[in-house]
Amino acid sequence: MFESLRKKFGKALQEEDGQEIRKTEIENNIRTILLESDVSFETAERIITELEDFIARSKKRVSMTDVRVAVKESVESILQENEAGTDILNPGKKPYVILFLGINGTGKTTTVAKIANYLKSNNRRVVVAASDTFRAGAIEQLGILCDRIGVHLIKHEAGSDPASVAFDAIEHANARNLDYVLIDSAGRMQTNKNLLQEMKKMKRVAKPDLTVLVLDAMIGQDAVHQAETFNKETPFDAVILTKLDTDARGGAILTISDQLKKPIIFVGTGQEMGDLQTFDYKWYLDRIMP
Ligand SMILES: Nc1nc2c(ncn2[C@@H]2O[C@H](COP(=O)(O)OP(=O)(O)OP(=O)(O)O)[C@@H](O)[C@H]2O)c(=O)[nH]1
Ligand SMILES: [Mg+2]
Repeated sequence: MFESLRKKFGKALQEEDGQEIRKTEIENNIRTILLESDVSFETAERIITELEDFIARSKKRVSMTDVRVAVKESVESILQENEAGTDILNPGKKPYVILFLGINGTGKTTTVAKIANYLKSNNRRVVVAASDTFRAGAIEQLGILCDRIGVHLIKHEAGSDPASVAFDAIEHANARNLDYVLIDSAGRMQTNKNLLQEMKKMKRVAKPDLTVLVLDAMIGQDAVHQAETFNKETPFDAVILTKLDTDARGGAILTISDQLKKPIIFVGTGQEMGDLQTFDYKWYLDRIMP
């Protein structure tokens, strides 16, 4: 995970005994590392500008340790600015309805099951809505996962109205005083007008308390573009970033935090139900910065 950023930062920011730092060279090095690790141009420039300011402000000779501290602070402030506000385990509303969105194959269905499992293991009562009615296989896939974790699934036939599945799940939760309704949805391309209409209807009917965009870390900077397009049609509140276990570059988290201005609430770190972590920016920072 994040090998690229970690190794390159480690090498570039090594203290050289007593040597004067070469400002331009260091800035260029850091910029290259960031860009090679999937950090967007804008985010990289923000970090470089903050470093330049720090060096300009500095009264004494700047050491490599100072540079490292300055870059780390800059990265930390980006992550901190968009820290999650809601505590998912104590949202203060019942049932708390969460809708999961995203393009094809980002990990929505797996993540819905992982979150259901996480909530259940924290003694919360959950129902899942199989609102990806677009593919018959999706209902079956979610059914298998829900059986495995012991969570009830509300499903209709393939091809039926996704919003009505969500509606039924919410009724089910109300009748039984359940804590959460988790709604899976069909993977959609931003260009598919029908699916976008369907999603708008879903939002009207289910009135989710939290809409989560599921993004695949492997697509790196493209995630920002994807998310911006989504946000125009179906605004979302937070991001879950999946497949971090396969993300060697590591910059996607930084770019998403800086450019989307939405909190990352969970990260997926594998294919198993337990491979989910609440996102803690300090955990990430410790992994990418020496
Ligand atoms: N390595 C890894 N694989 C993951 C992770 N999350 C999901 N996957 C895998 O990604 C693939 C797609 O996951 P799904 O949950 O079916 O994705 P989806 O977004 O529901 O896909 P559609 O319904 O087709 O849009 C599956 O093989 C999952 O096991 C993760 O955090 N790490
Ligand atoms: Mg799915």
